[in-house]
Amino acid sequence: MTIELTTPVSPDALDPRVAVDPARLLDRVERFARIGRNAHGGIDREGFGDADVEARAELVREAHRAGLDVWGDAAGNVLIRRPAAADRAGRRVVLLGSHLDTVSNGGRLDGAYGVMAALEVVQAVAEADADPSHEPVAVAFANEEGARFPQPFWGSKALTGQLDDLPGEPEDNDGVPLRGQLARAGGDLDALDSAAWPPGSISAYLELHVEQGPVLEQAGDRIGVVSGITGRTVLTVDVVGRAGHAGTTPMELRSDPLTAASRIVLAVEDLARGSRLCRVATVGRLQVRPSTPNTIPQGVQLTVDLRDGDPVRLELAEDAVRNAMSVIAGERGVELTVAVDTRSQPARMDEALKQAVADSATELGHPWQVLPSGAGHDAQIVSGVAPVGMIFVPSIGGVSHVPEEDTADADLVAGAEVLLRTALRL
Ligand code: HGY
Ligand code: MN
Ligand code: MN
Repeated sequence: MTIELTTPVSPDALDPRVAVDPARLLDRVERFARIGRNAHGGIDREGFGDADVEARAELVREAHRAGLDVWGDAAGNVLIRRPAAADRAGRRVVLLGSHLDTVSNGGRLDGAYGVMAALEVVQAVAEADADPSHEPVAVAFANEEGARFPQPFWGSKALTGQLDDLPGEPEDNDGVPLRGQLARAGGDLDALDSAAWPPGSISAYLELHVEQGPVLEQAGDRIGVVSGITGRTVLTVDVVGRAGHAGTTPMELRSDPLTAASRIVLAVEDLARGSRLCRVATVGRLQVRPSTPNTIPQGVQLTVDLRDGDPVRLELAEDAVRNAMSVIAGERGVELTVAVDTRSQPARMDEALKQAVADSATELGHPWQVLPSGAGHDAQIVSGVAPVGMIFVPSIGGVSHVPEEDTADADLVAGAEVLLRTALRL
């Protein structure tokens, strides 16, 4: 399936001097996979945690070893570019990137692969001393997942000047303040505005990412030309009841937050599975306090993750879940507080960039297809300020956010070659 050709092919697009180094790319992917790896083979590199800070430091060292310029911003993003030659000053920038942080017990490719490929593109262009129309700059966005500090897309929102009204002192789920952790990652909570790039300074953004689903693998396609990214709403819900003795408190006198939360969990599932108000709905975290076998819980905190490609459906689904929760709270005699962790709008990919990705894949002989993303990505945040394009490679078994997340080496290399060629043809 083709889209009308709109992207002019620059001479550099076919310049054989500029090439991905497959061994270097795969070695970096493997080395970074060891940072934060747990005993089960999963990666615990939650944003602004110790392993994430270490990965960020290693990326800085890697960029220095590659002879590139590297710097951090107040939000904890890491940026890499060729040493700025005077004759390139003011040249348009194509930003290439993804994120280094992971979910808890996550996979080795989600995010990190795209960062390593972006670094590879900058280094390949530098080594060839190529002269593309757009200067490639690589970025590792901070805290895309929001796995520990519940402000997902933190780094891309800061870099694009879209940080929502943040709590004065953001904290993680255990009440640890972000301020100190951000400082350890080279950031500064009081200077976040300085991380924002001037409007118009990003001519295009490209993100290479594993698909995290089964579509490409089942179709036998090697490259995904992403058409759009899902919208997403994440709520944190606190349910407070009355703690008590499990043995002496009569059932009819209880205000049990855990049984109320259990009704909420099933109501969330019903949103997508039953009434189909949104595409998917998930409760991924549920914490009981004080969590002792012979005490009726005092409180429960849970998260609600709603997704849909249509912002109106997403809004209706959020209204429906809020209504369902307040009915359950009333029936069960518990108190509710609902906080919005994030509301990210669905994003369309830029048509010309889709074409450029498709043409690059075709020229390299890789079968491709156009598909939407059910996962959220920094690209959807950057789409608020610049044209964006995304490239997928197949996920083995279609799994992600688990230790088994994997992609064939040949596909990892193919994705990076498509990223390079696409960046050069702008
Ligand atoms: O949750 C997501 O869709 C992404 O992995 N942040
Ligand atoms: Mn992810
Ligand atoms: Mn990701």
